[in-house]
Amino acid sequence: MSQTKPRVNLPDYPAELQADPRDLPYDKDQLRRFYEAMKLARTFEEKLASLYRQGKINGAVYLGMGQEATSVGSVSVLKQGDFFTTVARNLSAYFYKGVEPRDVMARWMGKDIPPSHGRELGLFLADIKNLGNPPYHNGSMASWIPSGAGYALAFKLRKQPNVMLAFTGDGATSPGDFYEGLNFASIHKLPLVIICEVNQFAYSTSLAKQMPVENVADRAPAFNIYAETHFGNDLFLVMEAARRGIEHARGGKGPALIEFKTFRQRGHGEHDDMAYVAPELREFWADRDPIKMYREWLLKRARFKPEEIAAIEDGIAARVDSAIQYAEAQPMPKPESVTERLFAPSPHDPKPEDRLNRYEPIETPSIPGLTASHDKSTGGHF
Ligand SMILES: Cc1ncc(C[n+]2csc(CCOP(=O)(O)OP(=O)(O)O)c2C)c(N)n1
Ligand SMILES: [Mg+2]
Repeated sequence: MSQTKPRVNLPDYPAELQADPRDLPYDKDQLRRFYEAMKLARTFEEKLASLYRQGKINGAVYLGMGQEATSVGSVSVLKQGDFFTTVARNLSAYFYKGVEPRDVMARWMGKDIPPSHGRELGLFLADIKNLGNPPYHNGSMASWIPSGAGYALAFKLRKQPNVMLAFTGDGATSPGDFYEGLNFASIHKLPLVIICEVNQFAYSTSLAKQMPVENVADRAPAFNIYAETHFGNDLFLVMEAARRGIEHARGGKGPALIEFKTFRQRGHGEHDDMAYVAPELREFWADRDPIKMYREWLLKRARFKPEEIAAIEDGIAARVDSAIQYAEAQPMPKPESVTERLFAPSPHDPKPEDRLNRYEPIETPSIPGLTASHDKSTGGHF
């Protein structure tokens, strides 16, 4: 340990999980499922980082390492029909919900597979047809708050008992969209749950340089909404807090803002060496790595045997290797298809032949209105 005085103020978060397994409603299979999702994402992202360095990924790579407990804990308490969406750092949440690593890897490699056919990175993973994940935002920071409010409004108008869970970053709480979206959601008491992952940086900008308040939740009174702040690397703390926020929103009481303090263990993207992050901060959060803490808890408190954990980890490594093999074997999109799939078909397209639906039909859309333009009889449009 360095003897030098830390240059950063370090909060007083414990380096171990507090929960007593006897108080939890989870059996061993369920505890294993949490571990598998978090560890699968970590292993996948380590490999993805190395593929990026080998030049096998076109474009930038953004990872969620260090934020696995906030992701898995939050979505694990969602119910059937609820939606969640990511900005970039919630791969473990998708794996928890059953997304296949091989499909994500093929998307990262830009391969010609549905639904994006090489038009998008493996970041957003929108796929209503197969995954029930809605397309959500345009990448402009905080645009997902008003669009999340829109989905929540749709739930309310349809009298569906569901919530929209929107992951967001700390930096994305500063642009104006954050305020407009939450203001609207609060006025209309919409079932919108914001899970804010305060990972200490927005690109290279530290919290103090972009927020005049200490906590994101300190902003909640401006919208008169429910808010909580917690340590985000303790899986069970995350679940409890997320559950309270979700049930608040589901109960018709309006939006909830649940803030989790966590750490982005990598740079903003893999092109960023995070040289601006103080070594003390890295060490502090390395001791509080969510997967490391949960693994120790499984061994010490939940009576998992070391060989059980080793078998899970071996299975995960094999799954990621086969995901890479699968992705590498898929074709790239054909050059002549470059102008296809850029715009949704519209009944207002000038030429009748352009009005044809060349997309896979969505038989049972979660939100039928999203596909209204495919229904020529009504003439609906986006
Ligand atoms: C309006 C707008 N400005 C700038 C950007 C570029 N940008 C993308 S992500 C990001 C930082 C996001 O930080 P944060 O919300 O904390 O999320 P994190 O990356 O830490 O998960 C910035 C500045 C953008 N996408 N949109
Ligand atoms: Mg951030």
